[in-house]
Amino acid sequence: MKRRNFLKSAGVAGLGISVSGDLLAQSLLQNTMQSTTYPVAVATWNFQNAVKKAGEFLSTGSSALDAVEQGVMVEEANLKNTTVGNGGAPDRDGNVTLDACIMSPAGDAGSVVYLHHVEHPVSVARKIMEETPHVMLAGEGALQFAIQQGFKKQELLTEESEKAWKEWLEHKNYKPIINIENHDTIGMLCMDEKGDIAGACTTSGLAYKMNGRVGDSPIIGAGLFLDNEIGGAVATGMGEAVMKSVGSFLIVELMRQGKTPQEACEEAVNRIVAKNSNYQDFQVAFVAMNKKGEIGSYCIHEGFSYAKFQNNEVTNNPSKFYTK
Ligand code: SD4
Repeated sequence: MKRRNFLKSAGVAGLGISVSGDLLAQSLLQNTMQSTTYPVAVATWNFQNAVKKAGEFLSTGSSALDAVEQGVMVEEANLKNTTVGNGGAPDRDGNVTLDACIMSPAGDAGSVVYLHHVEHPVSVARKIMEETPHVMLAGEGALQFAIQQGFKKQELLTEESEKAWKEWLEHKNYKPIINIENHDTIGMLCMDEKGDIAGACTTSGLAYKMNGRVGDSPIIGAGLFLDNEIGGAVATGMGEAVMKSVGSFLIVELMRQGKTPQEACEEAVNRIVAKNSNYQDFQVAFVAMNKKGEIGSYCIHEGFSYAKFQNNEVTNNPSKFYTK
């Protein structure tokens, strides 16, 4: 709650308590701080380092857009995360191809798909948003643009990822395992001190996908959507199911109609379950935030959690789920 609103709702003028002006101001400030729900950063999965980084930026007055980019970059650079950026698992032919997108409070968007050899696709997506008349660039053209913008071309297939891929080649069994192969994409929403919302989503996609496959994560409305008047949503899990439901857009529209972030996430998952008779075989999870900084989350199967920075605290929060 903003200080002015707090003063109004507390009806301070009518309290009639005799305290010195300074003391009163101090206690009001404390109360105001306790009841403030933003700045806030929230991300898919237990990415506490990423929301901590975003939180550090937000707490020192950075914009939601800068904070969200910096936050997800933590996972893009994390070699242990084999679903995002550098160290991401390759496709069936051994190519590491990255998808990412970003949205600003103004509703601008940038997206990059099937990008090779650049560690930070979210930053390429931001450059596309800010420096070109387009929303999305793909493949070779996206790489050329990134290099022109000064990004470094590098090998993203680590020894470990290459070893795991070669082991996979021995059986070539393609059936994503719930909470394993569709695990660890980072989608993040940040609300800054001014209450403005930005979001980003970045991934190497499903491990051992077909060459050329693009998932939901870089698709505005699917892996990420926000409207600064209402709130935002991000997705992780089986991208094909998220794309067919335009899940993040749906959640924002449901919040616009008055649903809480939790109710909106539940409805989006319920629709996916209703339309996919094979829902037992894949995971989908959503996280949403509204303009008050309230968070909701829902997924098909147990095992998903989201990380949050709020009230200067970083937490991991197990999500509610559909399957019993
Ligand atoms: C995709 N949604 O490419 C991504 C995968 C994912 O954690 O979320 N992995 O379909």
